Amino acid sequence: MTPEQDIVDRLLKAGCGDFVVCGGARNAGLVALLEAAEGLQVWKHFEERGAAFFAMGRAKDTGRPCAVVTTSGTAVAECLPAVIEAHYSCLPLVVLSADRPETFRGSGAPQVIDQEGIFGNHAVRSLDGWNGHGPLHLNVPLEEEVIDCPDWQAEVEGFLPQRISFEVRSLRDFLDDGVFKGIVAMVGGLDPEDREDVFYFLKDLGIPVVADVNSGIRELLQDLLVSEKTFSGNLPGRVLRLGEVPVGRLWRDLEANPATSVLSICRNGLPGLARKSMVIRGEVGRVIRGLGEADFIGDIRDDFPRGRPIFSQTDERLESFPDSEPGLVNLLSVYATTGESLFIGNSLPIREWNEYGQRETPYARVFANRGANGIDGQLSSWLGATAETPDSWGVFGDLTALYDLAAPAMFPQVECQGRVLVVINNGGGQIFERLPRLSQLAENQKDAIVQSQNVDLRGWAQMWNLDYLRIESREGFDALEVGERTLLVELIPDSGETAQFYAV
Ligand SMILES: Cc1ncc(C[n+]2csc(CCOP(=O)(O)OP(=O)(O)O)c2C)c(N)n1
Repeated sequence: MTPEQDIVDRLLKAGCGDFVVCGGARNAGLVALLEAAEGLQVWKHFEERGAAFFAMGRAKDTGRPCAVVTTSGTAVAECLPAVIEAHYSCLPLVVLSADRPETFRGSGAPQVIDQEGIFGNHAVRSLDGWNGHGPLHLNVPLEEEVIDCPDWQAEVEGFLPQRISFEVRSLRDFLDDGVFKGIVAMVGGLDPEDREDVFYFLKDLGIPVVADVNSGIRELLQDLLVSEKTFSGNLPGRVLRLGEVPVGRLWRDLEANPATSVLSICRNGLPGLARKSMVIRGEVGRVIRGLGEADFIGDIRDDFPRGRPIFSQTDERLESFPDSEPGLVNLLSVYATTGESLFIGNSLPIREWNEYGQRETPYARVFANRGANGIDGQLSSWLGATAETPDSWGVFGDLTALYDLAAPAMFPQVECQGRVLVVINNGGGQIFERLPRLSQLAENQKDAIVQSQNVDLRGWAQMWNLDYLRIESREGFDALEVGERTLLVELIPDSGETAQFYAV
């Protein structure tokens, strides 16, 4: 067995059955090997950055490792953003990079860079030390000659990541510390297998909940759901965070307010706050189940006003400014319930969905990339995560979409039946528009931050042969018809109404 065969064989044994291969002569041997094997799913992409995000999306979807296969040189470096995202999201993304033989290192020969350890602490460098809870980088020095690929029946074996241990006592103590002060749960993105446990746990506790849409349980918790605005200037005494770092403003406010004690339960074990707080690292559902029959449930009292008044104020504003960005996101959130899955691309749409999205109907499957909050690779990640899912909806900001213009190259390889790609084209990074600091800047300084643009995405749709619909008002949704091919919806909010909506 050649060294490259051995490495692929060991990857299959580790449960990796999906490979996204990128072009290049150096990795030809690996590519030939994968193409010759049966029983593997092989995807192709010419752009390594998107390919790595697509591979990460596959890992998100299947729960098993997925490898991106690259040639040598900067092709490997292009995988860094996805490796970082996978590191913070604890996803088993594998980078299988071809390298020139060791004798070339430091030679300055074409396409020779220092690839060993290029991802630093973001990836493990050996299959032996890998627990499957984050990226793995395997760098394979290859000789030039063509590899002989005998027929090979690939056998992908089971993938069992090692469990993360946790300490349940600190959760019990946190909930039961005897000090009366309001406690609020903040739920960020949750893994699908944690959702049921978190839902019943919160139902039992009965405390107010601020839930992100990508928790997947926001609409199910509607009786407990409060608007995060309930707490502006009135921070709770304790916050129990479950899952990924919440996207909204409230979490950011906690940074500067150490008087609120915070306990996080999350897979990556990172507090998500630079100030003092507590954290339990583990699978959220499992940590909660470890609590067992909680005798303190029922003793917890809270004195916070429920969110209804605030939600009803925003509901009124949605009616007054129907074509504002929140107004259109609200209606979009209703249409998106018809999909099989919903991926929300970047921070502002998530915040808007949390506060202004419909609160009655849960989504079949909802998710986002929240490991490192990058706007890069979002479309590719979505396509990877829904490659086999019909009726998949993805919602992205305009700069986020422009960042990943090559992503549609994957459309011919993924399920496109009922696929809807929504780009909220508000002319730049509008998340920055309401930053208090922005008002102190000169116009051109502001623009360097917001990066205004006025592209029309119709040409992009045409280039990739997508159906196209431009929606500029609530009535525009009447023409929304999902068909066989991917539909690109360019949603253009009325900037005047958006400003009025937020001015009230
Ligand atoms: C790779 C990367 N570069 C820059 C940023 C900083 N950033 C965060 S949000 C954002 C603007 C996003 O704009 P857009 O996609 O148009 O969405 P909007 O805020 O208008 O909803 C930027 C540049 C980032 N998160 N990731």
